[in-house]
Amino acid sequence: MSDPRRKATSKFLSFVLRHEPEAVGLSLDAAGWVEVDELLKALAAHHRPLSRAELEDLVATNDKRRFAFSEDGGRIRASQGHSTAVELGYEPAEPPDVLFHGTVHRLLPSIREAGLQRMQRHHVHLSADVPTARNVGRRRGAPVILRVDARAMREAGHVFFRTPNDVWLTETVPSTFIAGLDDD
Ligand code: HQG
Repeated sequence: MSDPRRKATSKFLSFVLRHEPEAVGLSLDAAGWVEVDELLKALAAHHRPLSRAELEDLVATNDKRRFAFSEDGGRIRASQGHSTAVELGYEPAEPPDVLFHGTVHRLLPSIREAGLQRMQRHHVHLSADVPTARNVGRRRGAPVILRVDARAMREAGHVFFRTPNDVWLTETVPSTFIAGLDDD
């Protein structure tokens, strides 16, 4: 598959598996899974034909490992990032003491006030390393890296989940646990 096609297909799969499965006539089960056969049929019916081998290749090579097959390979889902109602069923996990969030300067006043909110997603997304957070922030402009005191959050009873692609999820991060919010 060519790189542009790979990228476009990955974007479309994210759209279908995270946000609007009904756009291709699919519905996800409660945990976000869809039958691979049904997905391939739906894609073909909507002028986006993809073979099973191409899908497998795309899942295996996706830069952020956004998609995962079920153990038997019969179903597929997005590993995180949904705006549809799904319960992914990740077990709470113990985060490293510090996690990072990449954002941009213009959002800091609001984050200072409300903390990190999940916005359109189901959780706030955090990374265990600075380079990943920087790449996330860069999507919106010059990245600003916030340091989250995950250890103190855990001690205060906040729950964290880790996705198979190493994204750390939590409901909200109150600003008291965030360093790097000062303007200068
Ligand atoms: C900001 C991509 C104002 C937050 C990435 C972010 C990541 C606030 C934006 C994954 C706020 C939400 C997640 C507040 C948070 N006031 N702004 N109180 N609280 N924000 O995209 O973390 O390609 O929903 O800083 O690479 O940027 O989808 O979250 O700028 O891994 O696989 O509101 O999405 O991965 O933006 O990115 P997003 P995110 P995928």
